[in-house]
Amino acid sequence: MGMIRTFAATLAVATALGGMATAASAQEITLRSSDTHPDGYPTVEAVKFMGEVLKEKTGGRIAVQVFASHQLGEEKETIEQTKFGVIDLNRVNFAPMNGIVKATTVACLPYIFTSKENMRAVMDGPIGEDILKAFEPAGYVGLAVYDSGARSFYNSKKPITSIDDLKGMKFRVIQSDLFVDMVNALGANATPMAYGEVYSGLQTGLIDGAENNWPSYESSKHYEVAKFYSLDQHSQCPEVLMMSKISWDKLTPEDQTAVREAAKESVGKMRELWDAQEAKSRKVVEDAGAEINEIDPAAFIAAMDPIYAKYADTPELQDLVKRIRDTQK
Ligand code: GTR
Repeated sequence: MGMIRTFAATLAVATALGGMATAASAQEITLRSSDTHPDGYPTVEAVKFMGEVLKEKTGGRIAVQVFASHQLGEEKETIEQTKFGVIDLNRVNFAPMNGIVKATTVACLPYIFTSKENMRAVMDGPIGEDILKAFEPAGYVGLAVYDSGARSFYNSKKPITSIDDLKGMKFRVIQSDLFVDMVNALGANATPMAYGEVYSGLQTGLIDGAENNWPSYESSKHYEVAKFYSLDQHSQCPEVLMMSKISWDKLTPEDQTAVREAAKESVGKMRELWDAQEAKSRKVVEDAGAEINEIDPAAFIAAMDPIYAKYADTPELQDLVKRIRDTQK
């Protein structure tokens, strides 16, 4: 029996129960999962797929219910609620976790990965595992890393063809100090802001632009109010599927294994969906009149030295950077 309640009621009960809805009969556990993206977006569909796998593995005892379209709140708030076990599962970007799980910072550093394949290989291997393990002391269990493509600038004013074009422009950045400093280092003015506020920020001129990947640029409809998309590809900061440690600790070791395996199995599915979505989204925005331009990233890369110095500032983080670089030799 799945437990579907209104948000307010769930909050109250979930707080009392520590988040996980439990019942005695056939379907015993429903894990509530948050995502800022709408139904149909690859991250949302991948977590639904994970839920199907988990159901199968547990003979229908454990289900996942995905609350899409930031129904449970903007990313920062849901990250807090996940820590307290009010939300069981959460699919967020690495960036808003940068201040909470330092190791995530490394994967968001500008131009750290040389390609999508490089990012995937690193995340599938021991480096990815070490980053996921680092979630645990912070109160989360890192289950899987998902693709997020490459983030690039878009704005309502003009194509960005060189660093000089960024001077004085105001860009919303994802909520991470690393991104604030990165964009400021490029000569623009960075404003961290919740994702859900960006469309109106662009519309009213509060900000000139933002930065994101193809599927987000499209599904958020930001292309309607910021038609210049300039492919500097400054970060390939990936997505994470994580679980509240409080919710995790309530599962038996067998069920924990099932959750981990189901999450891992969803990664392949996510990648398939992602590749298809990137192409689809590109077509949608181009058909709608977005103006796309490529950029030679050399000058952007050169401007990033202070960011590496500031954010890869411990021997552990420097070691992770070196291990990633070693995969590129
Ligand atoms: C997207 C990411 C979201 C959210 C968003 C943002 O690429 O998938 O989880 O972090 O960016 O810019 O806030």
